[in-house]
Amino acid sequence: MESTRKQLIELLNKKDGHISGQELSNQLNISRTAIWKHMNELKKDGYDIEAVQRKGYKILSSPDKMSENTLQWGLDTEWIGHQLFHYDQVESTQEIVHQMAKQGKPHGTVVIADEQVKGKGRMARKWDSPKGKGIWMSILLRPNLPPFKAPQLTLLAATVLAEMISERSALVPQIKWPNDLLIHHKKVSGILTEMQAEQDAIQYIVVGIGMNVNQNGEEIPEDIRHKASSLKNEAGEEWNIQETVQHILRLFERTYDQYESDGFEAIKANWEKHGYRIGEEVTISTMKRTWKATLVGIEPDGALCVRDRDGNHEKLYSAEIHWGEGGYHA
Ligand code: BTX
Repeated sequence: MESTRKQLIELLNKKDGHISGQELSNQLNISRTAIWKHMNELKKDGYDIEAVQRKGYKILSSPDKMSENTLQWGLDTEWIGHQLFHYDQVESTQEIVHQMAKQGKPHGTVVIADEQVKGKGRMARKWDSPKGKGIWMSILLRPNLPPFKAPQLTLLAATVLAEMISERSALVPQIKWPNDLLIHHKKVSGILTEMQAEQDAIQYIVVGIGMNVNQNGEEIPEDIRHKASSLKNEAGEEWNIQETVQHILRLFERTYDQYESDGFEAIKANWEKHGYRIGEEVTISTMKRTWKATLVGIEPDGALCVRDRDGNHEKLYSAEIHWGEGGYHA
């Protein structure tokens, strides 16, 4: 975003009441005519700006259409989304963040798109990302962590999404290991974490978040309709995508900061609180055998801990889980 404009929005946002043209002009070191021109541009972008004589300007509301301005307006974060890039259409936000990471963009950089034409899931699966219907966003992180702890950031992201949904609605989100977000047994969100690392240090991580927000039932592709849904479809009403994105970013920052200072315990507890079928018995298959076990919880390395009928505990890194009624295999 053009920086004067960004600063202008930040200033308008800081003040509860109006801010005078003179004050804006002093702070930004540009003429009052220039301020007036910027205001007109913001109005063209769909901002509702009130101008009151002798008091100054105030933003009453930001436009519905997502843009860098509107996403950053009111985003009172310390480090996440200060560099934020919005695109109408991309192949995949993941790829853009990888490029930005290589160019040296900072921790907390966010890329978001209205539509992805090559949205990707784990293991080269496809991620359906229709225009204007969901959150297709990638976050660049530069954590000071050993690579083996990287899976904790995926678990962290899942808890953030679950918390956001709980705070904004009466829906009860559940996290299905490793990282699907379910509502009423159907997937509304997926997380793709990709890491660039050397042997003992992470260079950077890209956390990709895909969240179905406003698709109607028939807008979900037919082949996944039995197992996928959207927030609107489950809550019965339209969601404001920008506010939802801002909510995710604020919570992400807060949770990440807590994780940095206090470690993984709180994430683990929160994940397990939302964990799908935790404490229940499911059937598990690996290449070697099939057995029944109770899901106990997650481990610091992202493994799923299970207990068989003889009381033996085991850590699973990859396995096929038969989730039972309503569930499905990843
Ligand atoms: P995943 O491998 O767990 O899930 C992919 C599987 O989920 C697909 O094979 C399909 O069965 C199903 N699926 C595809 N699209 C959807 C959808 N919209 N809703 C529900 N189920 C679906 C999950 O991978 C990780 C997804 C991350 C997506 C984000 S979006 C921003 C970023 N950019 C990008 O290209 N990927 C990430």
